[in-house]
Amino acid sequence: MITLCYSSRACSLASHIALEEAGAPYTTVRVDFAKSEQRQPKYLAINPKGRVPTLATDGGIDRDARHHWHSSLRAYRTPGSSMSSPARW
Ligand SMILES: N[C@@H](CCC(=O)N[C@@H](CS)C(=O)NCC(=O)O)C(=O)O
Repeated sequence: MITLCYSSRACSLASHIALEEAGAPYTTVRVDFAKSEQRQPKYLAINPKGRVPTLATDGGIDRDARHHWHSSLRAYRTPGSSMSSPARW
């Protein structure tokens, strides 16, 4: 399963769109900047820079929005491919 950590009105929207375009199964976790949730230890444990987007997959954590686009596009264009592991993207 893929989990996208995002914040509203942030560049994580690009990763969100990429997942939608890819038709990937995913869930979301909102990181509320107004509450500085991106700087809380729980979030810093998965993204030490305290930034969104973060994509958590079975294959690991991916913190690069450009990579999210590239991976999603490849998965979208390759029938039968899986987005569950960044290593296979
Ligand atoms: N290099 C990162 C940049 C991500 C980034 O800068 N995200 C901003 C929101 S657009 C952020 O999380 N800012 C948190 C903060 O300012 O505390 C990527 O491309 O994924």
